[in-house]
Amino acid sequence: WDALWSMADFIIDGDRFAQKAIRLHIYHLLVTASPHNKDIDTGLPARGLHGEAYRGHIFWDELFVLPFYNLHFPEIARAALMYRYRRLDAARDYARENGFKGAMYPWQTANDGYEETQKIHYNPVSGDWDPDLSRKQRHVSLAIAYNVLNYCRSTNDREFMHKYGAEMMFEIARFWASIAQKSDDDNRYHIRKVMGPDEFQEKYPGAEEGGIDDNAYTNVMTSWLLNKMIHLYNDFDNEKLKDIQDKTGINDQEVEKWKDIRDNLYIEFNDDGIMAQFKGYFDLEELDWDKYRKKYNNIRRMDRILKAEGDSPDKYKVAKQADALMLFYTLSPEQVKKALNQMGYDVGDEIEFLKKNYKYYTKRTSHGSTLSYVVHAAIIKYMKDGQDASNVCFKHALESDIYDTQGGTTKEGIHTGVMAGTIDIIVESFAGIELFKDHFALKPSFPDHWKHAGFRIHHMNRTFEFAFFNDEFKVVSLSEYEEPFYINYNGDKKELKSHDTITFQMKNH
Ligand code: IFM
Repeated sequence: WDALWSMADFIIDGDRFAQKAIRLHIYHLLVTASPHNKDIDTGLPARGLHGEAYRGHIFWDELFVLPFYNLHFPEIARAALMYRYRRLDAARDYARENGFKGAMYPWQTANDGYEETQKIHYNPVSGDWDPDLSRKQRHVSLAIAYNVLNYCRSTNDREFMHKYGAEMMFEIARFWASIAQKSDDDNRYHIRKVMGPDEFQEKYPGAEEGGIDDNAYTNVMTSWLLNKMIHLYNDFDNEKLKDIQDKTGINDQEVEKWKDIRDNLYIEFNDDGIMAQFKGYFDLEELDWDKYRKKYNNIRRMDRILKAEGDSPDKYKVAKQADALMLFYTLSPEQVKKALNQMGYDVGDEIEFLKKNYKYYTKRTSHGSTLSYVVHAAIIKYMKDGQDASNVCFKHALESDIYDTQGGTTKEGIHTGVMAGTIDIIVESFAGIELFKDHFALKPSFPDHWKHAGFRIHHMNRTFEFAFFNDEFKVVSLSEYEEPFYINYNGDKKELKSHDTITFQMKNH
């Protein structure tokens, strides 16, 4: 435990609750997966190993969990990705069974890599078993490709990329290229009958079949992924190119076709420039939020309330969790704008674009998933004067399991996504650390009442220690290395030599 804590601990002075909750989160993450299980064929279960919720299944929550492991125990992140690699053939089968090419990972998976998602779901408000269409969340495959790229960016593990990662990503890209269909009506590609991260919107109102069309998160991430894969393919040296062609049968013509899809995926916008969560979203009815707030104590699970009243969440602009806004969690506002430009949409200033989408969707979100506050807390960092709102969302996220804010779910199992997500907010949003191959860029902005924050991270096989105070921060290098490494604070770039310390004075913490 000493060895684990020395790498994983976060010290927070000035916020006793945050200190306690973050340590609780680290503890549960390490019980779920630590260097002791790096050789065991297991994924990262959404509910840890503390109860039987979701039957131990693995979902897309790895997207929220793996950053903790990338930065503290990269061998665990690798092991979780290897769990996915060993199930690549099952994902290929799943794609084929559904009429697609490439690899389509199941929404929920366990031992053999096949779909485990339940078909009915218990509603404790009504006592009924309702149909559950959540397996339509195909975006889990995007999360896996995204996780591979992030792991490799943080560790420079070229062996993993070469032997396993590239094959998974090319097969996933191929799946998206096959599900995207070009329409003669608008000459654009459409991804139909899927669900986005918002699990309330399972289908169009009154529809028999599950899924909605052109989920903005899915379409933008698909265009982003295809772009990455086109570049990766073109940058491969001959040996790697041959290897990936032998493994997947991919060729120049197929990758050329991906360019057309990347550039022409469809997104619906309204007149105010808000991205539609999916095609037709703006036709849905507005929910009378006040009515439900008055009537029910807790409206986070609006889906269950509406269904119990004989109504349906499909009819309303009501989201369980960040959906269109998820884009700003996985990508920076600049990357979102760039991806949309590539698809032929000009969204103007990226921060204004984020702000108006944030304002629009946050009002229509009930935060029925603990992941929702993580996303909201993390993305507010991009908005000037957003710190207070971010602190509120961060606090809600911290409270999720320690206070069991969903009213009974924690005893069935903790939520690894929110646990790791809150830790990541400290690193990426509060400390504002951006990782590059040869440097860190920092934009620290901690809650005012925090007097000190300290933690360690691994990056590119090196270990660094950070200590933030109100008016200065220090970075200590704890590893032996020769290639120069820099710390960039507000354009002031200093070299951090092996086993050395640099201190920066901060203007506003
Ligand atoms: O993956 C999540 C989903 O986003 C929200 N419902 C619970 C799932 C498992 O944690």
